[in-house]
Amino acid sequence: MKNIILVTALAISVAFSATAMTAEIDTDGDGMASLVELQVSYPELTEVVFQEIDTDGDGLVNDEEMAIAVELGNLAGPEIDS
Ligand SMILES: [Ca+2]
Ligand SMILES: [Ca+2]
Repeated sequence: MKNIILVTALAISVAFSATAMTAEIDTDGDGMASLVELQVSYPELTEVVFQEIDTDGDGLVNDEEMAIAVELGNLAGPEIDS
């Protein structure tokens, strides 16, 4: 069931991919966001959430994973739907 959400998010991420990864987050400029880099912008980000965002499990968040995370609300900021 989660796959359906991911597929939908993937499709959406195509539209978002150009803007998801910012130079502010990717401070070392390798095109990927590490946990440490993300925690600069998202201090409340936990390793558990990071691992959810890092869907391919390579330890880094790429542009696509970033877009999905934003779309799913994992990196959406202070607004939380309850
Ligand atoms: Ca980086
Ligand atoms: Ca990854």
